[in-house]
Parts: sequence; C-alpha cells; structure tokens
Amino acid sequence: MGLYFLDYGAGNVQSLANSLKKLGYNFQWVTSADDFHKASSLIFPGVGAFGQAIDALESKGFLQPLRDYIASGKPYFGICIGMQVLYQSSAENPSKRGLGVIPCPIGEFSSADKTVPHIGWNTVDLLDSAEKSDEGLTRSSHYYYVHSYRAAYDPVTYPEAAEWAHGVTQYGQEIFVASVRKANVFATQFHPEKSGEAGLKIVSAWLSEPEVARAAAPPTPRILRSPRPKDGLTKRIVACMDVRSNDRGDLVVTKGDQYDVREKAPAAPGAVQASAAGEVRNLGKPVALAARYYAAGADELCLMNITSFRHSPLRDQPMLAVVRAAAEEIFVPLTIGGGIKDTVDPDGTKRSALEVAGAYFRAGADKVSIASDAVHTVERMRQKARDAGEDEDKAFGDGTSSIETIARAYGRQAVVVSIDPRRVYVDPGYDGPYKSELIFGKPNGEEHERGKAWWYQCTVSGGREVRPLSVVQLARGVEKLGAGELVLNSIDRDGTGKGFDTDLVQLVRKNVRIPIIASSGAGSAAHFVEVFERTGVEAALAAGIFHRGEVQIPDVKKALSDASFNARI
Ligand code: 1PR
Repeated sequence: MGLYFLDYGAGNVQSLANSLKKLGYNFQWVTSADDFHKASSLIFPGVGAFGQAIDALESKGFLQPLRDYIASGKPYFGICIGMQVLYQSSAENPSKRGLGVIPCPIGEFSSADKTVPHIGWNTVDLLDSAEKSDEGLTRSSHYYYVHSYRAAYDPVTYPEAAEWAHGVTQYGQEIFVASVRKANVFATQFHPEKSGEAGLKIVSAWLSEPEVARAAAPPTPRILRSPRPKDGLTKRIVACMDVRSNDRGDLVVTKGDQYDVREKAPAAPGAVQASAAGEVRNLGKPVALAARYYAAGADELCLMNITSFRHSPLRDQPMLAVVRAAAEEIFVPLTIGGGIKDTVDPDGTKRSALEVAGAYFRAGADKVSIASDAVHTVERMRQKARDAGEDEDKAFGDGTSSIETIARAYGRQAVVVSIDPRRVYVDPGYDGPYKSELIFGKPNGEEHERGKAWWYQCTVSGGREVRPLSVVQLARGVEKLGAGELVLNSIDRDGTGKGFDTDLVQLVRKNVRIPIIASSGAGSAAHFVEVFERTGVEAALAAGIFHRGEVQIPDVKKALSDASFNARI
C-alpha cells in the first residue's frame, strides 16, 4: 500500500520526485503490473511524446493495469502526458489509442496566431468561478506549461468530456483544458512540480486530501467560455549560469565579455595592452546561485557547461552532479546545455546524444540545449541536398540527429537550440552570399554611421570557430528538425550591457514559429522591456547583471508589469 509513482522511462520525473521529497512524502516506483494493485494512490507525471508514452506503457504491460487502477476508484494524479493519456487519442501520434477515459481527442495548437509549443507561465480559470480550488489551484497564480498538443475546451462538440474539465486556460485565442477532475481522477496539463511555490501547494493539497473528500468532489459545471483579447501567458525572465572548471579544477559560475571568461591580467611593465591570460572569472557556486535566482523569482534557469567542447564524456560528468543538486533546490524549469552530442567515455564506450540528454533528464533537467551539434547537423542536411541537386532551403533531416532523436523521445519542447552568432560587417553594396539577410542599421545607429551593413554568421565551440551558415539558415533548419525553442545569444553583445541585439532578434523572430529566448547584452531592466516591445519574443535571458547584483529579478518583473506585459511577480 502507499503512494506509487509511474515512470514510463522518458522525461524528467525526477522533478516531481524532488518535490515530494521536499514536501516530506515517501513513495515507491511502479516496477511491475502488480504494483498497481498495491498502490493506494498513484501519480503519473508524464513528460514527452504521447505515442512514446503509450508504446512504453504497452511494452511494460502497464496499459491495462493503469486502466483498471483508474476504474477501481483509487486516487490518480496525472501531469501533462499523464493527463493526455486519459483521452481517446492525440494528433501527436494519431495511430495510438489513449485510455479513452475522457471521450475526446487531443488536438494540436494552431501556430497561425502564436508560437508553438506553448511554453511558459500561464493562469488557470476555474470553471466553477472560484478563486481557489480544493486542489490548491488559485486564479491569481501562474503555472508552468510546456506542450504543443491540448484538449480544446468545447462543451458543445464534446459535452461529456467537458464535464471532466475543472480549469481552463487561454493561449492566443484558443481555450484548452488546464486541469480535469472527476471522482478519483485529478490531472493537470501544466507542471505543478515546475510551478514554484504555487505548484508545490497543489502537490501538497492532493497528497494530504482524504480519499473520501476527493470521491465526493462535485462535478464541474459545463460553462461556455469565450476568449479574452489577451491571454495570460507571461514574458519569461531566464537567469543563465555559464559553468566551467577554473584553474584549480573547481566548477564555478563564470561570465565572459564577448565569450572571453578570463580576467584581464594587468599589463606587463612596458606592454601596451593587458594580456587576456588572467584567471577564469569566478562569480559563485552554481547550485547556490541557482537557489538564489529561484528564490528571487526567476521563471527559468539555464546551466551551460561551457568547457564541454573540449572534453565531454558522460561517465564522471561533473555537471550531472550539479544538475542533480540544483534540481533538489529549485522548482522552476531547468535547462542544461553544453556537450549534448554523441560522445565517447574514457573507456571507449560510445554514448549517443540521446543517452547524454537522458542522463541529464534523469538528473533533473527539463530541457537540453544544443549548440555546436545543431550547426553541424544543419550544415550536413544542406550539404546532402546540395549533393542531390536539390534546394538546400527545403532540406529535411534523416531522423538520426541529436535534435530529432531527443525530440522523438522526450517531445520537441525538451529540445532547445542555443545559437552563438556574430556579426559580419560588409559594405552596403555587398553582393555575396547571405545578401538577402543583410541588415543596414538605423539611420542614427553607430554601424550606419560607419557606412556598414552586416549579416549574422553561426559559430561553434563557444564562438571559437565560424561556420559557413547564417543564423536564419540555422534557425529555420533546427525548427524543421524538431527543436522546440531557441536561445538566441549574440557574441557581439555578450557581457557588454549595451542591451539585446534587437536587429538579430527581429530577424530570427520573422523566420521561425517556435518560441525564442533573447540573450546577451542586458544592462538594465529597461533593456528587457525594449526587447519585448521591439521583437515580441517570449522570453529574455541575462547573466552578468544578475550575477553581479546590478539588477534584481523582481526589478525586471516590475518594469515589465509597468509596461503592461504579463509577468509572474
Ligand atoms: O556547443 O552544444 O557544447 O554548447 C556550448 C554552450 O556553451 C553554448 O550554448 C554556448 O553559448 C555556451 N558557451 C560556450 N562558450 C561560452 C563562453 O562564454 N566562453 N557561453 C559560452 C555563452 C552566452 C550566454 C550568456 C548570455 C548573457 N554565454 O550563455 O549567458 O550572453 O550574458 P550577459 O547577460 O552577461 O550579456 P555546445
């Protein structure tokens, strides 16, 4: 008897395990079909792709026991895919059948008026119009969503399914089911375990609620809802920590100026310039800083392993321990980047990028961020098309790249591509490659005055090597391969405090439909307002100003709210 946890083998279930640990609950993992009989309550925190989840449940012999468990009346709490499997089917994998407990299919968000996936903090509108539900949901809180597929809330077409709906949410002009509740079943589309204190309250309320109260929950009224002019999705503020070992071998958070992370050593007597061979800048310990940013209200955190391009075996990877420790402290989404590619352990064991990513997910990461390998993949894909005499811009992947394999297993929302572009200045009359992507600068801008135009070139290995690929080619290519989101850095702006490169961000925004996190150059709270106003991106990331304490995360949130943006305060 007791609380059981269903892990079908993909996605980050560690986050929820950590939140239960934090709340002081013990649980056991479901390891055999028998455990469904032993469980007195069951949580299914599914992350990933619908079809993958159904296949995995089937191959483990769990599908029927899960159906029987739910029919038995014992308490069930599903999260994300754990909610979606209750439905009949999903447009994500139309050939797979769900449990069919809720008689309605899951459809895909339209990207006509918004970016897809729906990633970020959004509200819940409780259908009984209450401010707060017994399950701990409150109308004034924001919860973390990450999904491309949703159950539309449609009481006219699916009246029976609408009886299950408990809370709904608006994204763009679509209203979808955010939580379901009926008798012993409660499930959320959002991730309570990644929704900070507001989410932990839900987990805690469900765990402490007596079974009888749950079974007696009244049915939710079927109320028609029409979309409001604006949805409740907030702009996300992301704090990023570049992690590397210093010269003494300690893992520290560092920060570069245009990617140079070493202190400038004092100029030698008689030398004209300071040498760049000083110590690696040390701005603190990764886990302590992550905990500080979580407490300050960061909407997401990134840990970048910036030495990964030199040496990245999976065995003995010290970043795994950092991720594990950080995930025990923070309950907002955590992205890990650096070294997500095929690797070889010191004993010669080959590890695919999928295995590397899987190790980070199991350690507690929610998304992985791929940089160099994404550039190489898109280059290869375009080369193949070129060799075949086909249009490179229409090239498709062959299913084997890191982006494709990880997106297939964990869902595209778990795959972020981090782009490290640099400006290449040319004369305005330039007639060479990438001329269709040239930016001419604003009439009063410094580049314009210098009589220059520019395009953005991709780099790999932390900006050390330039590649024959433009930022537009890369962004479009990785979107096609299945990336769910972009972190758009700028080597020119990194660490300068001059503000985000809004020309760059606008250019990429025009070319893809997936969410973008603008990065590099933030020097003040006003810079965040500026990037959102000028480009409409979904999120913005900073490092230096937060590490040095020059700007506090709540100040950024206040500036956003003063400028009428939704923000999670
Ligand atoms: O190529 O897949 O192994 O990934 C390597 C990852 O490490 C890439 O995401 C790359 O951006 C990152 N990286 C590599 N070298 C450096 C470096 O600084 N020497 N960091 C580096 C890049 C950029 C951002 C930074 C923003 C905001 N740092 O992470 O946080 O520019 O900074 P600011 O607010 O202080 O301006 P792979």
